[in-house]
Amino acid sequence: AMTDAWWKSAVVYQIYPRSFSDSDADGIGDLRGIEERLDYLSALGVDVLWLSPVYPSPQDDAGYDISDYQDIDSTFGTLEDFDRLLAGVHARGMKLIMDLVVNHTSDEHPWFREHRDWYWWRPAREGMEPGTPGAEPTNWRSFFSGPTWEFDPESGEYYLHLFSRKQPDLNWENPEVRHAIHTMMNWWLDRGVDGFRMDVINMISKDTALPDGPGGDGSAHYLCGPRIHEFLQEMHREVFAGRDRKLLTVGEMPGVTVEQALRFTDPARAEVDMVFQFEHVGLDHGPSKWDVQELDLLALKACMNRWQAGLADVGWNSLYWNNHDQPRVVSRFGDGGPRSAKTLGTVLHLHRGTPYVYQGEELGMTNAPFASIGDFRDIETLNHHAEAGDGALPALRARGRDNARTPMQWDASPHAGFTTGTPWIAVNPNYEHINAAAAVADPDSVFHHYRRLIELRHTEPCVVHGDFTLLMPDDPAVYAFTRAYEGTELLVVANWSAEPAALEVDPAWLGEEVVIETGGGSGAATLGPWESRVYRRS
Ligand code: ISL
Repeated sequence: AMTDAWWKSAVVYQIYPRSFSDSDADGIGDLRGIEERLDYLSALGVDVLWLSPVYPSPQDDAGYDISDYQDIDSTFGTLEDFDRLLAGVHARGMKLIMDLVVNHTSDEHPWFREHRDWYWWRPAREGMEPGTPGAEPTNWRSFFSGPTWEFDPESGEYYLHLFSRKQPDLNWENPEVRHAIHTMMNWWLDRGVDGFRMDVINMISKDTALPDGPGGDGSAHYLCGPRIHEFLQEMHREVFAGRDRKLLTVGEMPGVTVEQALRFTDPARAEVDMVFQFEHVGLDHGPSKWDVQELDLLALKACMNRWQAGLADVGWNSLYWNNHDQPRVVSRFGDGGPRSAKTLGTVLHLHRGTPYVYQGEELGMTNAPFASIGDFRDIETLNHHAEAGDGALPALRARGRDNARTPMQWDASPHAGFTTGTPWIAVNPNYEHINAAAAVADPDSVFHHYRRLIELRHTEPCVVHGDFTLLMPDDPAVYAFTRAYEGTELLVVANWSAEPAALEVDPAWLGEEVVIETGGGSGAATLGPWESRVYRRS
């Protein structure tokens, strides 16, 4: 399995096609737009592109509600455009993975009409009038507010939807469902794609009794359910085994624990190469994601350290601060400025695991100044606002998924060069100074810092393979650790604060080579605000 593990030295770049680059002036990004930007991505040095969904979709959840798995939504282009994009990616030595959304389909997928028993249908609760409040089969609450059950007056029954009512959950207990999905996956791999990021893949096996959950939280009955490992092993056999190309499988798994992740990513078990977990991005809120709290750096260090230690010998971590569901890290954990953007990048990329860069992160793109609810587009945000009202606006601004979805800032021209039409969501006004053209021209930019971090992973085996040791776990400002591999040692020191911080490390380190830094004095025993350095000795 070691020889298959090419992805250990890889960096993945996530593209959110709707917001990346618009080639036809309809205000929505598309495949040709991506193709026009491949040289930029190649200059950044990333190895793998992950495309958020581009399949035909009613776009109720921005494409995570798929109505045809084997085509491209006309908003994004055609299958021909896709093939050309894929060829362009491969010509530049990069790979491309697709978003696989198979916990649910759109309610407009033909499967939903044609195969009732491919979904979860249940009668109303015993003794209750179907379709009346509280008569839902279970008390589960959906990720996007409201119950997880939609009443169908025609049949008098309800169908399950963990996400929006337009995203009915597929019933993986039915072998026909699994077979149809495997066939579809094989079709994409035969077309040349290099793997999949698997959306909420740890939700596909449910406790078939579908019991109520405490306070409406049904997660114990659908997260890592009874047959999850069996389903993933079967998928591996039916789809991936025996293909001799370099492929990548990433399981997106909300609520997964270190112990579970170890099982999912143990190569001997042949399930997935790595999981995308959420513990570290859940530290700065209460029970609800809208219950905003300040990040406790010590908790973050402890969390990252547990994942590093837990998957040190067997299994593998994905590393990320951002994706299309998360607010921008520079606004969330940093101070909004380029120095903190670089330092956050350094800390992430120097951990052991495969780093993910979300579009615009490499520019230090920030959260957006959404004024009123009319500025938001995301279903999760709009549904929560419908329940909670304008009082929720501060939380929506801080944590809303649209922060990640404003258009990519390419240059200082109108709409940041994203489109010549009217963008589907407003461009962040800071594009005039935060944009790719300016960043590429400035050797000191966040972009070039990310480029150097990626290059360091490609050239320094210690970044890929080195053991991880957290230093100063109780220091409230400094995030520090070492990596060690075959006689080479790296020391990472980062000031996670706006105040100068004393550097309490072995002073001998301060004379060693600095392989990457944010600027400042490399020999100084203090770190300036948000300053970071990586020392190397061998
Ligand atoms: O977005 C979240 C928190 O704000 C998560 O709860 C998110 O819904 C969860 O991580 C699953 O996300 C994935 O599946 C969803 C889709 O809306 C997300 O965009 C996708 O990343 C349903 O397909």
